[in-house]
Amino acid sequence: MRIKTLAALAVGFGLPLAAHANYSTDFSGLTSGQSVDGQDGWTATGAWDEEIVDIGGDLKWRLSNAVTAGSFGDMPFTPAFAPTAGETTATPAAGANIFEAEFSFQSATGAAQNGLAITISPDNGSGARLSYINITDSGSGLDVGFYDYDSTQPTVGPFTNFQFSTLASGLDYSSAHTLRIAIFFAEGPSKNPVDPATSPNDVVMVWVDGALVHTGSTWEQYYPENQPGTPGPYSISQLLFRVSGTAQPALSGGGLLFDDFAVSTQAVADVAAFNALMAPPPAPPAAGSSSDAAPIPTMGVWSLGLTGLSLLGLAGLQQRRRPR
Ligand SMILES: [Ca+2]
Ligand SMILES: [Ca+2]
Repeated sequence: MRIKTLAALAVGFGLPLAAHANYSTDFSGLTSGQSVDGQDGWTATGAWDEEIVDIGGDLKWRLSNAVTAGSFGDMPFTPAFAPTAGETTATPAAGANIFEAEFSFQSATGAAQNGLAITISPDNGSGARLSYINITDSGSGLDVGFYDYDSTQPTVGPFTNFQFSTLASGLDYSSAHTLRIAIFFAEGPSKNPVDPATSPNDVVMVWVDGALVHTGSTWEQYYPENQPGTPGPYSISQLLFRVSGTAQPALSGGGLLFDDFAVSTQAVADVAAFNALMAPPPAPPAAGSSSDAAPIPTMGVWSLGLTGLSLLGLAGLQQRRRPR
């Protein structure tokens, strides 16, 4: 398992995420033809339609929603690591306030797959989803969707207090695409009536194929507003890949191929530092201009302690009212 437990400096969008990831994999060395469960720290204990596949010598992870369920903890998860990212009062105690993840995805068949739907969420390994991306097949390409949760805003889509956005549509079946998500966890509840000046929202940014396509917030307020018995806040280090809703048995052996994962947590002083890290790198100097180097971004040194890997028991989480 390629997990680094410490990073000396905070680093951002100007460098490939894999260069500072706590966990990264291109699936080299894993066993093809078998579930990812138990390989390289991944878990996927349910009987899902997923396996490591060898595509011309390049190992990738295939997942479809041929088999689905309403569960969480037995779905596929990337490896857990420390420090987790979240608020300082989160469970488990967070040692970082930024979570980042990126990976590639592509059609496993190169053709339309009716009913294909896979969701991806930053998660604590037990189903405390703090954001939500879905990849679906429109019949003419792959679409990427996103749910925000904000009870102070009008509902968009079928789930009360959630706001759905289409982030990309019609992505071609013949090539790999990239998804990147970054979260900054701001101390305190995200939403009103908290004064946003003193308790700013958590920030979620999503990129598809390198382009920033959404800036929103986390689901942190879902839990206290809907599940007072398990209000959070939670801290995370994993991605959940969830196959729920109506099973699509015709997709067995197909679905999506995922590859080139990088997952990172790091600590910065505040949201301004996060925004600076996530800003695109400065454009290269025009030909013929002076050779002055671009300014070096301020780097935030780790200031928070490491945490253990213990995860919450969240068996009591209710699933009502959330996107599936
Ligand atoms: Ca690979
Ligand atoms: Ca917060």
